[in-house]
Amino acid sequence: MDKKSLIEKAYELAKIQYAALGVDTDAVIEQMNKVQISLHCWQTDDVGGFERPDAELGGGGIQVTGNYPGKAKSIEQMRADLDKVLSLLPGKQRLNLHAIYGEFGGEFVDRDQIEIKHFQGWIDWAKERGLGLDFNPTCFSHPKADSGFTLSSKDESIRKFWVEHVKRCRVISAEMGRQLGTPCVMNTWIPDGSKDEPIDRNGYRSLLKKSLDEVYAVDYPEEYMLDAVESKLFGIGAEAMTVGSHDFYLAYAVANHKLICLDNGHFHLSEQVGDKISSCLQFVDKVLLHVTRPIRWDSDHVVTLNDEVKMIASEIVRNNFLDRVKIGLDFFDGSINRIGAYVVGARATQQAFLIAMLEPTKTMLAMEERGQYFERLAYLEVLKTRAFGAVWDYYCLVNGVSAGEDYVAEIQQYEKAVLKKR
Ligand code: RNT
Ligand code: ZN
Repeated sequence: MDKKSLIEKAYELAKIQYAALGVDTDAVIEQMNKVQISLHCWQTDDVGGFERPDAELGGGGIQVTGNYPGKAKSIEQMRADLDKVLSLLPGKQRLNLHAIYGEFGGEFVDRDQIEIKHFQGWIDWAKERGLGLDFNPTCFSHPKADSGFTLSSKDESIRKFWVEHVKRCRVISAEMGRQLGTPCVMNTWIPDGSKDEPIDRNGYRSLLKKSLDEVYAVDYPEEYMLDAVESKLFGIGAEAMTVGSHDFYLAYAVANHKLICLDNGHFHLSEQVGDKISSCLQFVDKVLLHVTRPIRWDSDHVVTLNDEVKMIASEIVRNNFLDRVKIGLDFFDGSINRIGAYVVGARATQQAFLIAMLEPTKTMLAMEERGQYFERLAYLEVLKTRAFGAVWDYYCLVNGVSAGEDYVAEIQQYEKAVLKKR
């Protein structure tokens, strides 16, 4: 049997099985159009950026390990990689840029000097592809971040420098959203923290609040841009105190109508980001996700289809939160084929949403409300064994992208033809 017929046949059977549970798989495939993943451009080049020819991730308490060949070394290479990734993902995605990925034309443009013109090429590129853009100030990999403090720095000239950078990033974000007709989510994460026990936790936090108030003094229309703040537990070299802790940013977001960014690598390992979504959304309008896979610490491994990601997706789908949760990826692995890493992680995230949609939620909620807890547990277990892979393959087929393991060969081919020659 040819591959296409096999996928169709398997889907027909899966459709009958799911229908028996009360799930309409055709409607689910339609509903998947609502899941847009913001692809983090930095997986293609290990968070290097294009400020200088050999720019590398430095400091900030985050780390990329591995030097697998084929890393994108120019905007052209990065764009080629992104096109390849997009061609292997069903549905429509977004692209998430960091400020260090501007087109600086061979000149050094410091962070407090960046302008819209440095990103116009990206806006045009995104427009041609019908993609939305998201954005991030880059408050690391810079001499003025070496002290470990940026927006919360006690050195006024350094603090002002970063305030100016983030302000400019908002101007750029609003313009991206305006030109593309879809709001640009600008996420601010800073590495600020202290390796050892500080005396003045409060001083740094009040400086961060002051800086954010300065940064957000100008209002931009929500159709153009949305501001998000990303909390963290600790970073390498900043183990004792993180200025932008979860308490700090959640409170800031609630008080100032900002989005809270939940990165699932930024909490104690036994905490569940899936459990935080319905709490945050009682008090903030929208949440941004950084989906990642922490192993023992915030290691930013490639996302896989694990329980953590499934719970995140299921909380969003069960509560109809897709309009209120922006989904971004945040992992970087330089030890394997980077395009392969990218596609594995993005597809795993999409699959978690597909699985969540293939649940007869109403039926199971009724069981719960009747106190039928054995029945609820049994359904959760039965669902784990249903043929969601057949639905996934069919979803890929109707979207014209490789199903099953076929994308592996496509990436190997790209490696041979493109990546190996870099
Ligand atoms: C760092 C944060 C942050 C970065 C990116 C590159 O711990 O997760 O989101 O990973 O901005
Ligand atoms: Zn993150």
